[in-house]
Amino acid sequence: MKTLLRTLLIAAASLLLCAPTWAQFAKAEDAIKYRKNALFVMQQNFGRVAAMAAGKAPFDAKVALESATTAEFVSKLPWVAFGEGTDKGDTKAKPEIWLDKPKFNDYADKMQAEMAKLSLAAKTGNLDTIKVAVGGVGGTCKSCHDAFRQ
Ligand code: ASC
Repeated sequence: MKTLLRTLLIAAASLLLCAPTWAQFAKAEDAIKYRKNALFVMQQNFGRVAAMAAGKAPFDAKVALESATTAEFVSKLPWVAFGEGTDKGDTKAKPEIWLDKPKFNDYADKMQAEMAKLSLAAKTGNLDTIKVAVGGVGGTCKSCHDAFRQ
């Protein structure tokens, strides 16, 4: 009985240790949904500021600050959901992400750094400063999409 218990415990522990990183999500599909939704919320907030920077929407410093702050926060969220086993499904993520994780993570880090600069820029309330920072963020979105999005 003691041996059986020990065997079961070891089995449970090794299952936990060997589980894919998306184990923090119930299924791969949930991880895919999670990262897509986070990226969508981020894009909606960034896009609002980008529209102001491009003169496509009237500049509202308060809305720009709120949107940039939200985009910066949400920019931290998607990455945990790109774990092993989440490469297949309803996703435009290219398999290359999982073949070159360091490069992908580097793009993700750069984007988050530019997002932090954007929210600092938004705090100044100066549209020209915001324009420069929007350009910085946009560049990091594009380079990662070119490499890693279908
Ligand atoms: C956006 C969005 C992107 C980036 C990119 C910038 O608003 O959805 O993917 O900006 O177009 O080049």
